[in-house]
Amino acid sequence: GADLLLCETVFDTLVLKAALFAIDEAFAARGFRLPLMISGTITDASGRTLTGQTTEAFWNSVRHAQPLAIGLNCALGAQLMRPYIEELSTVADTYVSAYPNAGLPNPLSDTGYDETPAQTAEFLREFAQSGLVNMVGGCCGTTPEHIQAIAQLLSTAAPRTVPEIPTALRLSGLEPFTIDDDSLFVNVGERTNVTGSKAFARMILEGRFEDALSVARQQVENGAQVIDINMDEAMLDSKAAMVRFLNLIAGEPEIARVPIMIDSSKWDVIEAGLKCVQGKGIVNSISLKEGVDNFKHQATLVKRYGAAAVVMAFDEQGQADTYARKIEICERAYRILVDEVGFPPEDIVFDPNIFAIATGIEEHDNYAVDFIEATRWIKRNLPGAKVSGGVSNVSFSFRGNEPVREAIHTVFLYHAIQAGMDMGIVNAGMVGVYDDLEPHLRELVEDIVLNRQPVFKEGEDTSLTPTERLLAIAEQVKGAAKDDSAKLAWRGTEDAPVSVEQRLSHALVHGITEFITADTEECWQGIKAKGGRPLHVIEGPLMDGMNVVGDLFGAGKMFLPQVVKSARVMKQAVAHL
Ligand code: THG
Repeated sequence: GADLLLCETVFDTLVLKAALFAIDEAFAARGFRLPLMISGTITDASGRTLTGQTTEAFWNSVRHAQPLAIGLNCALGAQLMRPYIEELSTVADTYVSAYPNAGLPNPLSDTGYDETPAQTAEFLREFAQSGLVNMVGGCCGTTPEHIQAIAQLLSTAAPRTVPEIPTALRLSGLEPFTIDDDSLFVNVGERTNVTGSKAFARMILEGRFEDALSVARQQVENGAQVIDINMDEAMLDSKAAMVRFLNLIAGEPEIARVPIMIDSSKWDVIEAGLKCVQGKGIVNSISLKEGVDNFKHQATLVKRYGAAAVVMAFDEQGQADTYARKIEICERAYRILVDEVGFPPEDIVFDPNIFAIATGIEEHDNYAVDFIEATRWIKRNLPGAKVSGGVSNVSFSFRGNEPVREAIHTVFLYHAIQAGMDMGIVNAGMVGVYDDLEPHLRELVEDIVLNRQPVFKEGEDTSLTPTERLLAIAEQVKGAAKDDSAKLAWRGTEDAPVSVEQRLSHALVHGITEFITADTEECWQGIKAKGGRPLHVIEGPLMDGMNVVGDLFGAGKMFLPQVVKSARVMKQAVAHL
């Protein structure tokens, strides 16, 4: 006989998500829905729930339940609660409620709280006047007199207007993470994957979970905006390992800050993982591989758990390896998800399959182009959907030759991002700066990535395929990367000096801290001799270098992990000054 369900005083979003799951299941079983209200609790002036989420991250975690109202109650009085109600009121495209305590607890007062009915009512009237709330009330320490005063004072107050919030992929860890049309490329850390990293696999197999956590931490510190976690290894109880690792991450704020991508080819591992993340994460992956019914079932559950989903271009016939198959499967999956499951289009992340190129097998030559063109098609034709892929796959044929792999990733990403690729699972340490690739290497890599007819120079062996031409220089590229004198060419020589401004710029763009203190000092001495001040080093040469970084970043020629390194170089230079 209830008219409405209220989940209130929520300080642990994971517990709330379990309740929301149960509620959705119960509604689905009965064939009707009741309005739902959610009221979270920001426990102290940190502005976070007890389990560490900010208000917006909390909202992103529960929005899938489409509540009639979202609000806050308990723990704080109206004054301290105000900034978080204001934040909710800005981000939530549904009604907002607030029922604070009568101030902070005071064990010496009769009611245990200090605020009088008139005071609480006055604070809440200001909430209403500022357009922050649709519904108000009182929690701990408020009395019937408080409620009466609130009702009287707010009887003529206008309710908040529910704002239009632009649709976007709104994820969260402890903090919100939004991906929309204005977002730059999002990198998903690939290193926490037992099949993708021998070192990580060893840690997990040996039960060294603390070490494994440090891999995740490094990913985030180095600019991973989401972390992909994969425990699919034959020698492992994958489900148990996934659960243990995710629960450990939940206790590490520097890691749990970012959304989680739960990567497994086994549905039960994914589902076990979904039960461990309080934020809004991404399931990696679901597909039509085992038929429509299975796909719809899994998509329904992903939605009920409140996650986004990577949808692979994979159907009953197998993995899509041509442009035509990729777009055919993605379109079919999109229609099923949006029209039949009611899956939000903005929560769909297509992966049109990145396969290895330059394998020597002709059928593989167009794989990168097929991915890039499928990406372009998806972004134009399937509104709201995002595109992702496993970037390191593309260079598998050059395993062991990191510099060539890095060049392939850099060129591949440069073109895929232009075609609309939103995010990718990457090894942040293995992406370079497009403009910096040695021109000949870049041309050869571009030939294989774009499957182009090579332009031969005089005297070159024109019978070579693009792959063979790249192979021919691969060892040399690897050698050059190891060669210290070549690596230090940017410092110049006595005969061909490089100005200190150029060196500073190079160090910033490449994230090299080794010489930054000495170069900053040298630059400062020059400026000092002309009567300048340390600030002029920052405003001049250092900012010039950071502007180069900014331009390359904006143009998709540099990625966040590299910018993070640039920022560290800058910080060190500034600290020296
Ligand atoms: N799509 C989706 N998910 C995916 C992939 C994809 N998840 C897994 C994978 N592909 C992406 N992740 C990786 C991780 C590592 C590597 C490749 C892809 C890799 N690892 C080195 C190697 O095998 O040479 C390992 C080196 C080491 O041991 O450190 O290349 O496509 N949705």
